[in-house]
Amino acid sequence: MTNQFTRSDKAYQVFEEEQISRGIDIDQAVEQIKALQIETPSWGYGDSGTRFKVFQQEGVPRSPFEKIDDAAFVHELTGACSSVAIHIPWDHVDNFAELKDHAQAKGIGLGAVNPNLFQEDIYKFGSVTNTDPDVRKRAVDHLLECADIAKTIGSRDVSLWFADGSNYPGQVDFRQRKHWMYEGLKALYEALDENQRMLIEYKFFEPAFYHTDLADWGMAFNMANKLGGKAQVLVDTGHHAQGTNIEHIVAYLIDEEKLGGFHFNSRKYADDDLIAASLDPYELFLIFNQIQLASADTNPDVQKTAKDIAFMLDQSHNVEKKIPAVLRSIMNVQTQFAKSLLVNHQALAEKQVQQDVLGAEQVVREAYEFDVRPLLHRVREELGRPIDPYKAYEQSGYEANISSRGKGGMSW
Ligand code: LRH
Ligand code: MN
Ligand code: MN
Repeated sequence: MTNQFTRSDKAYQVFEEEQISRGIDIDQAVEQIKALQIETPSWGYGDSGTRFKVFQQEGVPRSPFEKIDDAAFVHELTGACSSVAIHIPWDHVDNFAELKDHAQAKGIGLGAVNPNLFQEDIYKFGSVTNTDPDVRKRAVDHLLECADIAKTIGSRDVSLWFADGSNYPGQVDFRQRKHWMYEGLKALYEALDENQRMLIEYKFFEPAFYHTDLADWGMAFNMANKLGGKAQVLVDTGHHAQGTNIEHIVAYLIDEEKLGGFHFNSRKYADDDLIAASLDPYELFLIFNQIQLASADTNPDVQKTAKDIAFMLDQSHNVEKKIPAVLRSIMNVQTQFAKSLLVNHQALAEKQVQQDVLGAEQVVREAYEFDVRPLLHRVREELGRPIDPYKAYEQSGYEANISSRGKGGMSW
């Protein structure tokens, strides 16, 4: 008999006892894991590739509706993915209310609306920062169209990433473009309802190789700050230079009440968009650790910010199967989140005051070293979901079902 670590199992009981003896409120941890929702990206279900090749897989969705079907099945198996982000025009449909109804009927919602300002020829030299006023207007109109779509589908977040940048010194006027960027963002800001948000994402390079208009968190933060409360920064874990201390950025932005969301993925070299925590699990754990610490801050506004972050995957699965890749990502994120709940905050604060360098590091690392499968299995069991969603998918027959879609589905 295999040990499934369900609540009645010995492994779970040993785990629970040890955590209680460490001062961890295990029932609270269970509730927090149950509440963790990670939005999946519609484009993670479609065909994707590199500039060298897009391999077509069998069973890939042929329409935004089918992408939603796949996302809904991921939610059915995990209970942790109640919404799916859409990218416009990749997910353009004539009637967005119909798409919303379709999602609802399948048991999920539509999440962040991502404008796409990088795939049309007119954007070759930039979108909102293009020297051509007609192109800038087209770009802003698209942002406003996405704000309208977000209103139609009842989505809170418009999630922004700009490919705008340049390849050679002298090619563009940095400061002029900074002003145009602000103007474009402001037009969107003003169109948003009070309960809506715009999330400003940054990335240091690609597709532009010399400069990018929103290259780092400081630039995104500055824009968000100048715009006001509806504008927040989005951290995509793959968008930093090697060695960047992302958890520090996270702590800083939460403390400024300016962290609105995440795009989770892993990378080895650049923006590789691999399965979250497949290469860098400790980094994701340390990010969640900062979020947990801020969630317990004495300042209620900081606490509120930390508890109101949109967690999203942003990945493309080039050679691996799409739905299993999403499931593995979600399970990886849950694992690191669960571990971050095992850090004893009081012990950490004491070690910091004592200037006990290794003692403090030990408090953090110790939590990471626990095997949290018993905890996750208990959560999934209580949610009435399979304790191993990945395995459940393999056994579900879903893959055989979607194979009738054939090859040549939607890409990105
Ligand atoms: C850019 C990015 C951004 C896009 C997505 C497809 O690299 O991270 O979030 O919208 O990829
Ligand atoms: Mn992203
Ligand atoms: Mn990216």
